[in-house]
Amino acid sequence: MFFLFIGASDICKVPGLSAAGANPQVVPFTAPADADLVCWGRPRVVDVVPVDPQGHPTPALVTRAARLESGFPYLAVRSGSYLPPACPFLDLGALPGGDPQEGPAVPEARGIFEAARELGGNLASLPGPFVLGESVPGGTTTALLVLRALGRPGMVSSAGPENPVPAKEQVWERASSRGGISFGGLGSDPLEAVRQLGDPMQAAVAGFVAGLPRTCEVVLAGGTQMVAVAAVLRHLGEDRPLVVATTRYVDQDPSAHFREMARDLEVEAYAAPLDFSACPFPGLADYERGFVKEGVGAGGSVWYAQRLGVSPQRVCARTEELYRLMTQG
Ligand code: AAM
Repeated sequence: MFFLFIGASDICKVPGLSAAGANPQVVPFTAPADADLVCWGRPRVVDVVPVDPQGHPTPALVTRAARLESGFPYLAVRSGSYLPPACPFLDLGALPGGDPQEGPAVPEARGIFEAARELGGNLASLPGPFVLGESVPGGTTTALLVLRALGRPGMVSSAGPENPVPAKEQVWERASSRGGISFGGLGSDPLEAVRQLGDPMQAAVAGFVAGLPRTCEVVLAGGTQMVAVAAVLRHLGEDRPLVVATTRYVDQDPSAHFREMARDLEVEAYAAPLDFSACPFPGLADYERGFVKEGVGAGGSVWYAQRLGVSPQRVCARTEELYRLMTQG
């Protein structure tokens, strides 16, 4: 089953940090609209498909295409999104994450973790794999902060071609000094790292995995954001096999260290071989130039489709078809 964990962090309100929305006013809608889009092919919580500031469409299109081609089951899990989606969802009762520069970002991190662990335990007898995606605008920054607090070197990716690394470094400076947290200072208390610096999705996905028996196959569907969740799990002592599945756009992002970080955590890395280079629509063809790259479990959805016998080429062709219908009616 494919679970999409939708969350939020007030860090997305820092100008220039997140490109997962056309402008700061609509960013709160991105995650629930993504959940709707994977469910129905269109958002209903708002009337527009999430795009970045240059108009490139959300990677939820890829996840939707993979789902249509391979038929995997899908459920949204609300883990602190600003708004509920319109599609059916499970609610962990989490609040949106605060700005870690101003105070502890996820005061109820442990409660979210426990609720999600309960949920994972209750669903453990479902046939696997468990493919767990995310949509959290600003989430690459909260991933960086948690990785740093755990003492994990390397840079996270971003939703745009120019990774705003200086802005992310500034957030680390401010948030770490606000909390009195040094690099590696919370390596033995990963849930405190999430509480201080992270976002509610991280607590939810880590808890869900912790609730699943070791025999369940788990795929963390995301780029460096899911590397941060894997780090939380490893620092909790979780030594089960883990796969982090992303797209080749994150894997090949020269500003980030996806593969190195995955290797250091002893998690298997998968990079979906998406190819929109021959796509006639600039919105998707620009994925090849580093726009959008990943999100909404896109890379993991391709992994899942492949497991079910569907080629990445078919997923790409269906994505193009969905985009054509969406833009040309
Ligand atoms: C999710 N919805 C998206 C999107 N994502 N719609 C458009 N573009 C994306 N990239 P950052 O930290 O730079 O904001 O990137 C993380 C976000 O980008 C996440 O929400 C992820 O799912 C993706």
